[in-house]
Amino acid sequence: MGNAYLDKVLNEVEKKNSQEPEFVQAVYEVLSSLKAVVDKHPDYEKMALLERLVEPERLISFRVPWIDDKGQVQVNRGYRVQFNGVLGPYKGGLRFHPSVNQSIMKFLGFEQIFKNALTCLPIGGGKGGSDFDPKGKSDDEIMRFCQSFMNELQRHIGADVDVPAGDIGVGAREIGYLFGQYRKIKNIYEAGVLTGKGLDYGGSLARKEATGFGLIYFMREMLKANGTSLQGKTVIISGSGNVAIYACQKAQEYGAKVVAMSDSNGCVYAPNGINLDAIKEIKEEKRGRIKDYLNYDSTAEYMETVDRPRIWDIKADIALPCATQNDIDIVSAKKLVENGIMAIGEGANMPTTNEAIQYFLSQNILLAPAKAANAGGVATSALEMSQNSMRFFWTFDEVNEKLDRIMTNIFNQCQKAAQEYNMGTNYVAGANIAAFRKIAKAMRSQGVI
Ligand code: NDP
Ligand code: 2IT
Repeated sequence: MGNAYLDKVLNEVEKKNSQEPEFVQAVYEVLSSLKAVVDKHPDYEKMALLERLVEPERLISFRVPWIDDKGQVQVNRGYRVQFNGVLGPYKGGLRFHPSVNQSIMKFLGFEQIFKNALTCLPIGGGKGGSDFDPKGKSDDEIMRFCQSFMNELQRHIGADVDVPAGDIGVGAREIGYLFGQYRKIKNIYEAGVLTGKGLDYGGSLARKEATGFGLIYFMREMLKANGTSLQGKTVIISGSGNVAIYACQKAQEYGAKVVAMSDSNGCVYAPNGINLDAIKEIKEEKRGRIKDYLNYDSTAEYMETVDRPRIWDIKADIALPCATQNDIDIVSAKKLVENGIMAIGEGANMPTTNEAIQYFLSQNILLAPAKAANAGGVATSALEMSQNSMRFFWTFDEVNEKLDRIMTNIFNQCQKAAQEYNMGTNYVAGANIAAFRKIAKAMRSQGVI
């Protein structure tokens, strides 16, 4: 990486975590953009600042036994990674997906430290989840699983300790069951212990919309800084979950035409523009598959995912990966560039492989990095915590305005850091540098812990 200390730390990370490819990938992505900063601070090595940054403060793994509808006992593995609490209580979502393992938890927790720093709100980085697969489970099974998960998690969280929220497979329904069990065990109404709560018991208006809306606010600022806008642009969005749906809504409001969305089985191409009400009905109400969209739009086509997602073969101006990690590999990146893509907005966490990121940057494609561009969700979670502390609530417009200001500020931080280090429109490096400097400063202030 051109800096001996960075090389040494990365070598150690690779050696110690050889079974954790996603985590190593996330660390590499950050460290590879810090050369200019680390060059200026030879004292970091003596403080082992980077070695401490890449080691979670605490990593908890636990058994989650639950009884399915047939009376059979099932066992899953639960996790909570409390990665870095230097800026505030650990904060980050819970993911329920069969692919969840320690590597995925650690990459998400590591990214969360930087994302949360960029919000400028007092939140540290954490993440958790389980390899539980919510697909096809009854409501009762989901409830029993969430209760069992909380039976253990409750020992490790608290409004000033660690505040989980949703992520893939965890939405308002799951947060409700988790909150109920926490309240029962602790015998306390501690609203700020979880965010993403329902609006009827302490949730924040605009939290549901926040990640997707925030992504588009960031995109708006990035395009504006480069002399253009969303108006009239063609957009493709992978995923059709919480982030994808509200990114689609805000993009449409700004005059863009969204022509494709997807799920893990395949994508729909809707040349006349996606009918978002249909997507919401399929995904939010019926918990169905994206293929069902064909019943709502006779002009739409369906393309199944075979070896790689076909959505990236569709011609568009802007691509918004809002599904999962490593969604855009080098093959998809080349296809997107060949088809004239101008900007990528990462709604998901680490949706682009490092090779694909480098390729986009080399082709002067504007890239809104996940840590910055999808921070609207956690930022609004922090606003939910504020409202819970005040025992008060803000209106939708009040929260949305704060979100917009936070996202604009995040873009400005990325731009400023990129300019300061002569990196032009490399907002990937800008985000990493701006976040790292804040965390490093706080770690130095708090001593060797
Ligand atoms: P949801 O569970 O609401 O939706 C996930 C979507 O992604 C679904 O369409 C799902 O398809 C698809 N997906 C999930 N896993 C895979 C996979 N392995 N391959 C292909 N498609 C997949 O989750 P969210 O919308 O909340 O999260 C989406 C992304 O955004 C994640 O990366 C998450 O970490 C990130 N994020 C979420 C935030 C939030 O506030 N919710 C905040 C910041 C980032 P299917 O139904 O077929 O599984
Ligand atoms: O990846 C993320 O930032 C989230 N899933 C949201 C976390 C939160 O605490 O709201």
